[in-house]
Amino acid sequence: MSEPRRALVTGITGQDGSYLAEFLLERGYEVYGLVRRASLQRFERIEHLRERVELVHGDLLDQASLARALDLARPHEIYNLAAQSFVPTSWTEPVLTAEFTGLGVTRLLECVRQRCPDARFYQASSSEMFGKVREVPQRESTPFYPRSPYGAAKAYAHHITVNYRESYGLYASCGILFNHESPRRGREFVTRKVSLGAAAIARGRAKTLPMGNLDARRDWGFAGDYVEAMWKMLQLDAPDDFVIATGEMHSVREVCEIAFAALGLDWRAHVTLDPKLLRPAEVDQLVGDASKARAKLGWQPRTTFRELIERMARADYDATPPAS
Ligand code: NAP
Ligand code: G4F
Repeated sequence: MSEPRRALVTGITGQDGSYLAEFLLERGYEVYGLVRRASLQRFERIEHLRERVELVHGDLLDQASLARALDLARPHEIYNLAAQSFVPTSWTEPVLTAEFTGLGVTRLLECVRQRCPDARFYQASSSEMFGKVREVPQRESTPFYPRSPYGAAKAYAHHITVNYRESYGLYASCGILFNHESPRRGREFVTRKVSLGAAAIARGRAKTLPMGNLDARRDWGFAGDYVEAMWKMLQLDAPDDFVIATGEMHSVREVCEIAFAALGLDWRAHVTLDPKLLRPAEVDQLVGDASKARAKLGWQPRTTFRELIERMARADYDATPPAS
């Protein structure tokens, strides 16, 4: 009998890490997850998987810890999902963002090159690299124009991954993923902020929801659909880079409309504008062309924008107790 495939997932406690771990376990993988030490270990998103995944301590800032994690896991596949991923924080903590989201990738690639050069490596690249977009829709060949320290760090991480592939022959692929959401999304990202806000208002716990730029437009998909694309990329004969997107663009205003309506509310009665939530430089619009992924990976999204936002609003409503 052949040994099971082993995967190391950095960022396993995050939104995507939790869905990817589920996906890999269903396919019979032994899953190792890199986790940071904290005074309170809160692994909410992977609580239901705790008995089935092996957690290894490590941090993208500490190269020795990454080497140790690779030695322990002896992975066939490595999914690098860990990052400081919230764009506004990248203006208040630009150096830390560059360390985690940019240089952290070089630390990990360098360990892979030295300890397990035959492992397949996935890098979580981002549509935020397209920033002030040079063409619509964006595809793999669209030039990058990052508009935040986060976008700049991701662009560096993307290029260094391609460079390690070309310099050392590593099997290293980048998924350029457009925004993807779920009921497990971090609470500060816009879709989750709106679904939580609408739920709190519907439950009588709040009256208003302060928001930033309602005109911003994004290509929003479901995280559960997108982790399948990550895995498919590492099953190809040769490494490559892929845009993963729905091809549809919607505004933040539409997110508000759908989420509030799903809970029987009119968003216009509750959403207020807070200039403090506007960004120093905005990405006005993003929409991806995933035709390469469709053709070469046989991947396409299964969840519509409306289904996604309605599902998130209902999940937060169900989880919010009524005001007493
Ligand atoms: P997320 O929920 O914010 O999760 C980030 C993960 O990274 C968490 O597990 C976090 O651990 C871990 N992490 C942060 N800094 C670390 C460090 N120094 N060392 C080790 N682990 C660290 O992000 P996500 O939405 O799942 O996204 C996954 C990846 O895809 C990220 O790289 C993100 O930038 C990228 N991406 C996301 C999207 C999207 O729309 N979701 C789109 C394109 C690209 P803690 O739990 O300890 O904080
Ligand atoms: O949900 P967001 O914070 O996501 P953003 O900035 O697009 O970044 C996400 O997607 C990237 C892929 O393109 C990832 F790489 C990144 O890690 C992250 O997952 O904001 C979306 C839009 C922005 O234009 C923002 O200005 O929503 C607008 N917005 C309006 N009001 C708001 C708010 N965003 C947040 N977070 N909070 C608001 O109140």
